[in-house]
Amino acid sequence: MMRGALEDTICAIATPAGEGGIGIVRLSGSDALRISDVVVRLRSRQPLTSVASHRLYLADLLLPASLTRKKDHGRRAAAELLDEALVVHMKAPRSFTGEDVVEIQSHGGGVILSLLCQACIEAGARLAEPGEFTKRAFLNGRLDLSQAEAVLDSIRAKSAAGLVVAQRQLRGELAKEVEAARTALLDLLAHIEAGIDFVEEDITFMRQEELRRTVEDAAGIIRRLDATFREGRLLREGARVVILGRPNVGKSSLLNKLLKEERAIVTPVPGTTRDVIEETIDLEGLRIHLVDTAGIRETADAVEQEGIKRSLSAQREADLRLIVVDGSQALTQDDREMIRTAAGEPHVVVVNKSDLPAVFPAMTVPVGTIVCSLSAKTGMGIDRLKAEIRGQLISSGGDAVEGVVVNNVRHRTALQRASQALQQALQSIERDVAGELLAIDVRAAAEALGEITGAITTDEILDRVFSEFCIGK
Ligand SMILES: Nc1nc2c(ncn2[C@@H]2O[C@H](COP(=O)(O)OP(=O)(O)OP(=O)(O)O)[C@@H](O)[C@H]2O)c(=O)[nH]1
Ligand SMILES: [Mg+2]
Repeated sequence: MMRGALEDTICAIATPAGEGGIGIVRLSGSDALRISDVVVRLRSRQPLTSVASHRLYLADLLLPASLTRKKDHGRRAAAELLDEALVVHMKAPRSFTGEDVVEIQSHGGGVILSLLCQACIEAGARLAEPGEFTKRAFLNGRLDLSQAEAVLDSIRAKSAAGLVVAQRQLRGELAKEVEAARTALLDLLAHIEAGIDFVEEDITFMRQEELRRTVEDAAGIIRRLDATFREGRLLREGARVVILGRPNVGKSSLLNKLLKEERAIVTPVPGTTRDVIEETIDLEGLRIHLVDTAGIRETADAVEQEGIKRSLSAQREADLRLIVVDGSQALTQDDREMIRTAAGEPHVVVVNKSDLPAVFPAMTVPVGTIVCSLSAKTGMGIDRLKAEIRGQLISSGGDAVEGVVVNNVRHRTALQRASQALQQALQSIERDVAGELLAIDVRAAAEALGEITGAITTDEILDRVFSEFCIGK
């Protein structure tokens, strides 16, 4: 966890492990320039401390002192140079962390970068802890806590849509909405407390109606944000789409078609798939975890039974179910049962094998059920299914995710706590209870909101947030 002193100047390799064209070591802290001057020799021979900020300079990097100490103390030969590099320093406060920052861009080799780090440490820096650069940016007021988390979300984004959400949050849009609600509650709190203090003078500081409206407005903002959570999580982590159906209806064929790859075994024998098969596809920027399952039926085969057990548990974890039926056969009791069970959860009924003559009369399904007719064999109708999958998962159809989206469990829990406190507050207003009690709930709601942006924070919250980061971020 984060225990290092904030006065320390920290350094870390900022680029991923492995070989790369360039690699970057970053330093931050009041000693960053002095330490860099020990490690870096500008080609212009000027000290780094004397050259303009926010510009790149060509430089030679020197080996760590401990590797050269035993040799003569004269000028270091070219052979003792570590590498060539471009160096930039960013004077406080105009840097990511708000402190003096130096970034040294050398060639991206593991040995180069670890020796460069070692040289910085020998010159007085300390190895940064996970997330410490971003934590400093937060503590120095460069980012609020939700923005700091968005840095990590941006780095980890698995799809274009997930990135859009992270970038909005990084630009402070979530913080803005949360702060608006929090400020309104703090104003209200001030009024309530003034009411408590001057109650003898019988001044009505805020009429009950106004009180209720302010609390309801804040509760409205919170509800709206909370409602975006499911979508936010889907955009961040991807959605689980589970393919279900009787044996032999073409579930594995559908998986293969969507993957554009013969991933699952397809045979005319019912009960071919025995295990849960999971693959990930990118559906126009939305990450989908596709799950093919064993066909569900009564069977005496122990292996198949186990497969069916897994199908049922995969179904429970699904964000969306594709119930596949065979359009060239009459619906069976099992088909109907599966369609009925899926009602109430997001699902699409897929009528497969549309290249074969269809069975009449047309099947009847509960109203509102989305039915896609397609052929997993020829590919006919697949595009429409893809559009329906997106439509079912993302309310906007996913073209542009409108507005702020909550995608973080920590934010979600805080929103829910705020929401509960405000419900209590509304009840108190209703029953006209004493201002002291009302103040407790309004304050609790404001504090929960404050945890999202970090306006109110504890070491525990900070540790939890930044321990998710890795070193160098
Ligand atoms: N004509 C036609 N045949 C199809 C279509 N989709 C699948 N089939 C055939 O149906 C049979 C079963 O296909 P699978 O994809 O293995 O079906 P499944 O639902 O995965 O079956 P299990 O794994 O046994 O539950 C195979 O012979 C496929 O070639 C289709 O759209 N049209
Ligand atoms: Mg199968």
